Amino acid sequence: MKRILHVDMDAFFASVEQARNPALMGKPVIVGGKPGDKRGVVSTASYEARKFGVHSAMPIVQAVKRCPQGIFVRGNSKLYSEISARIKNILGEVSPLLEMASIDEAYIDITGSIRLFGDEDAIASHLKEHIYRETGLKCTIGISSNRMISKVASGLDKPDGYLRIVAGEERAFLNPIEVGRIPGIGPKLTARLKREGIHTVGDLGALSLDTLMARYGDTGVSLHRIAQGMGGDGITRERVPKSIGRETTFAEDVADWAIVEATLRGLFERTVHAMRMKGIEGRCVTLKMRSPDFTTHTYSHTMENATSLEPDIWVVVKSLLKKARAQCDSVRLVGVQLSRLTTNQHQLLMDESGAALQWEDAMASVDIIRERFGSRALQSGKSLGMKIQAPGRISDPE
Ligand code: TTP
Ligand code: MG
Repeated sequence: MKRILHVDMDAFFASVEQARNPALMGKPVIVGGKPGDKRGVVSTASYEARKFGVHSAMPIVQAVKRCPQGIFVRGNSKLYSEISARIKNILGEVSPLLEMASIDEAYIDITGSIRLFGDEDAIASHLKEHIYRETGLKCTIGISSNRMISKVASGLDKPDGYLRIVAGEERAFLNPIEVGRIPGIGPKLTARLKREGIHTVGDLGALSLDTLMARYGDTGVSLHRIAQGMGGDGITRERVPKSIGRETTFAEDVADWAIVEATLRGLFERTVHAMRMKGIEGRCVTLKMRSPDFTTHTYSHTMENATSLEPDIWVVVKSLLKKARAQCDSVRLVGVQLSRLTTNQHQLLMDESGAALQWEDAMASVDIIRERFGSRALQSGKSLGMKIQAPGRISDPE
């Protein structure tokens, strides 16, 4: 039987605002609009604001009435997506069988990861700590044998919670749960079920499949599955692209190899950054050069292991550049590409190579800075002489 972890960030947008502005910590923060915005709605509210009855989808006007002392912010969706990508990378360290279900929640098949970590509780506490350390955000985790039960579990234990349902206990756990808490049972169906005397999953379980189908048609089949504690355990992973890279054409042909190298360094840093944002590593490095007469040369090298670590890949790029230099006088286009990509499985945790891990941590903070301030904010000295006209790309899955 599989074990599925569901993780959902607590008051996500509001918590991001609090994490980046400590003055908002512990305060009722309401994201979505400012008082006076006639038509705005609340995206989310901090748990402090929820005490006043403020919640997602409520008109701002009403939120102001309920919580006049609230701190209202319009929000920054780009920042929330960036933090979401960071969280996805952290989650991917537990298992590549990861599915982001929304901007702030994910399902992970942890069946194969349990031995590595010791047990399920260790996975949950590792994730909670790691996410908090890297982002300052709290989350709630549910673990069980399927998606539905894990999501119900995390929903019940919010905020900053963790609930694990032992195999065999699924139905006992679900029976007292109100039907409205089950994903997929919306307000309308909940109201109808309640009218018909069905309040909890246990109430549903008392009815036969035939009865449920006679009353609710196809929905009856789903209700029966829910009552049996069945809830799906498949994980839909994002497709890993075939290759990822960046290239650029110079405004005029360049014969100065210091400029070629600096430009390549900039393209390379963007490529590696994009790889880490997507949680992928590559084995094959390709350097692409086009001469003024439009002949294109490619130089490739396959490394022993897939990596997304800058120094490891840069050594290879430099050696390819040396080869290219022996064959080309001047350059019209330069590009770098990584292929034979896999989902990030890197140096899992505390074991063997502590050094690689520290480096990865350092790289992770570089990524955050780049994401927040754009890739020009932080470039190694090597790429400051770059000469990019219009950064092109070799290929990018999006
Ligand atoms: P949720 O996970 O539903 O809510 P939440 O993270 O704010 O709070 P919690 O999980 O602790 O109950 O949604 C994630 C984010 O999606 C939320 O922070 C803001 C955004 N969102 C909206 O913009 N509008 C909405 O109606 C909802 C429900 C969420
Ligand atoms: Mg959430």
